[in-house]
Amino acid sequence: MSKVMLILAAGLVFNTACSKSNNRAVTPVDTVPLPAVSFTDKDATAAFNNFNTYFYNPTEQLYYATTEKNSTGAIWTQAVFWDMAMNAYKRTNDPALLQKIKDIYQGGYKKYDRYNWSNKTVWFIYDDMMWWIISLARAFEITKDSTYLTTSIAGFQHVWAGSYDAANGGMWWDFNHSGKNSCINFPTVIGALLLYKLTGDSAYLQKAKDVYSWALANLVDGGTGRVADNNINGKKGWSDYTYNQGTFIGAATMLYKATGQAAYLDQAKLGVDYTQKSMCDQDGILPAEGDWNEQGVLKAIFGHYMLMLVQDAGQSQYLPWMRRNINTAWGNRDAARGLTYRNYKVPCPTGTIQSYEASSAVMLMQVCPPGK
Ligand code: 7K2
Repeated sequence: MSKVMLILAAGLVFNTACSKSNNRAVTPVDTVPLPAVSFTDKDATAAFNNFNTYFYNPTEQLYYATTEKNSTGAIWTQAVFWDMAMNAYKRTNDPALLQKIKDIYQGGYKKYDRYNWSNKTVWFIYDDMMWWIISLARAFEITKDSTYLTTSIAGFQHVWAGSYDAANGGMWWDFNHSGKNSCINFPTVIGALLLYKLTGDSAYLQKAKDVYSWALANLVDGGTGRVADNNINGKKGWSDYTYNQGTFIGAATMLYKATGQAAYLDQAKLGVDYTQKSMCDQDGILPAEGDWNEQGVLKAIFGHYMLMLVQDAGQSQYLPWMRRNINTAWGNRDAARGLTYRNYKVPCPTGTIQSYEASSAVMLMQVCPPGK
């Protein structure tokens, strides 16, 4: 038996013995044998560094799509990777990462027509813009460089003018106004609340409340916390994605923080309930999601907002669950490259993989504190 197998087997025996002797009622998530690894702060730094080694293009100052390093990653995922760098900086206070935050801004500036929001070749749907608007606001919060705030505000105004449905509520996803998707509606609430926090302008809070209440009624199952992917002609489109659960949780958490109203916190927790009960496996492991539409990045977004709920709203009961996901993914990393995979339950492939599918466990490790 290999060393790894021995450790795994020992962990299994130990945990079975523990749960038997405790003889307590446990949730399914609690009964799973602990994985063989228990990630540390050092691992979180290594994971971030490895991700950068295999996916960052220092010339372009943006991330590649795959380990082949022959094309730049999709526009919206760059904003998520930028968030990851900001989270890594917040965790470590490493000045090199502060520089990286500035570098990625420059990368986007060069690649995306100086953040010209009116360029319809660079930007072709509203949600791509909103991911950047959120990240630009966060970058201002961290760096205090007002250019980032000005750019974020201009982007928000642009999206609001083109996407908000003043007659019926909610945000259109595309320029043709064919549907109202979760991936624009909840991020708009988040963007508005960040700008409210950073500018003090209560018009942003009002916008956030308006869009959120429309989205709660038209994109969420209020009984279960399930988030529909879209609403087309008044009909909810039920496809489950972790990022939609995540931005619903984030929007609700931020509204709870901004208003103090407990109903928002309850809604955030309901969003978690659905994710745990209906989207995870019996061990609480998050879904692999697809290799198309950059879906590997969806759990990075989920993790970011999940830990916002934990940290900003004091919901530490979710930490063991998050750590189990991280430990499963990190335990299955590609040993040679130290890269993680979108399916946490299988060994990370050793060949070509996408930055998207390698990103989510890395993001989780930047935001989730390791267990003691
Ligand atoms: O149908 C839309 C969206 O509602 C759905 O969640 C995803 C599922 O597919 C398309 S849009 C694909 C991406 C485009 N860029 C920004 C992202 O928010 C979006 O997922 O894959």
